[in-house]
Amino acid sequence: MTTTMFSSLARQAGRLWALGLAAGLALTMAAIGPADAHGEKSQAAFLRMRTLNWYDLKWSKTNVTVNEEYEITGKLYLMNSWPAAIELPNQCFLNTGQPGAMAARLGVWVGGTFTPRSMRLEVGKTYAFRVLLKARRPGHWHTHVQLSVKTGGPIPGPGQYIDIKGNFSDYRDDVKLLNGTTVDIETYGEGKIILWHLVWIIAGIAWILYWFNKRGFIGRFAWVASGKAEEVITPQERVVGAITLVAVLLVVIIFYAITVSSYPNTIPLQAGDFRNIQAIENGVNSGPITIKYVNGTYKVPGRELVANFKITNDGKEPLRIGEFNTAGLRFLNPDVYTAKVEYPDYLLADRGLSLSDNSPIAPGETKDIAVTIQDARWDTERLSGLAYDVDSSFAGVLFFFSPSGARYPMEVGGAVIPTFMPV
Ligand SMILES: [Cu+2]
Repeated sequence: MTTTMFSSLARQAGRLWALGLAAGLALTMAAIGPADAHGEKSQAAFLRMRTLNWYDLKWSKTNVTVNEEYEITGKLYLMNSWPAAIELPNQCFLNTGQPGAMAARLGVWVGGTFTPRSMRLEVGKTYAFRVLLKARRPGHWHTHVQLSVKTGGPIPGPGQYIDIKGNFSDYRDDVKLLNGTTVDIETYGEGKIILWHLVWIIAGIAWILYWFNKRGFIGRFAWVASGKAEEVITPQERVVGAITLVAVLLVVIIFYAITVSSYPNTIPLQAGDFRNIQAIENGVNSGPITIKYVNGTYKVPGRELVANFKITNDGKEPLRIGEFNTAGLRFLNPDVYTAKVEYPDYLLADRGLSLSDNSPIAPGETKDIAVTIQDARWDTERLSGLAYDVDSSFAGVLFFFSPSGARYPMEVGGAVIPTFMPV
């Protein structure tokens, strides 16, 4: 009596729980909105600051219509402060980071080489890149270039919103084949893809249902595992298994042969890494400047990094510090950047950099300069996380400017002492 009551109660509770689960799932699904960003801020501060430095980024257009081409160009510097936790970029891949296939990637070039596959890049070198895209799905999409590094994952560069107008149904992706014909790879072979998926889905369902009616997979597995295979497997089941095996093999072999004979000239998917990618000569650290990082502090409440440097100008022209760039964020010195800069607003602190001594460093002169980099974007872009790292270090690129218009990017970085109390 008590057992029946208990089991009926348990059944009721089980049903309620399942119903609640289903309702909860339905509610969360209904509440899902379109994804706005895609997690670039979630990567650790040290990873974004100390691996790659993206600069001179240009998005050729930010308003396009479906089928229109646009490109992202810029320079990519692989920093000397590359963290030990990430494997060296011996195998990496330049791609775009966007919320799905919103644009087709027509081509990507690094150091002037067409690099549709992985490549080896070297730490301490600067590479020019170009990514050619074609607008596909209408919408308002945050688009990044990103470098996927083996064991390090994708490391995104700065993002820009691209607005795509028009109709998705107008999208075409025509590709000229080696035999001279042109196909639209957006829809090419779609009918066959659907047909073959259906064939195998139906075969799979039939297979599962057949065994499900024969005590199911787990029950049978337990029998076989306990050495009772002969008792549980009937001769009829053996015949069904053998016929299925032969039928599946025959279907695969026959249709594979038909496909091969209808498309005699095919090449395999191309693999293999690119080597000897050309770096640029006048990249980061090529300036006539010696920089010694003395020490620094990071004020967590003030979102302020103060770094003390001893800087020697080994060149022939006076030099001024105009910018600090890290993790795609640009902190500008308003005394040097007097005109408006085109750059995504969330990454541009146009008054974010100030100096203890704003006068230029004369040729041959060595100066002690405190660089203050202060902006709320330290926090909104979650770089303040550096204060909680095992080696609280910052890194980035300082840009020096000469009166004749020369610009010298120089890598800087080092350990900082975080302060948590307002002072
Ligand atoms: Cu984004």
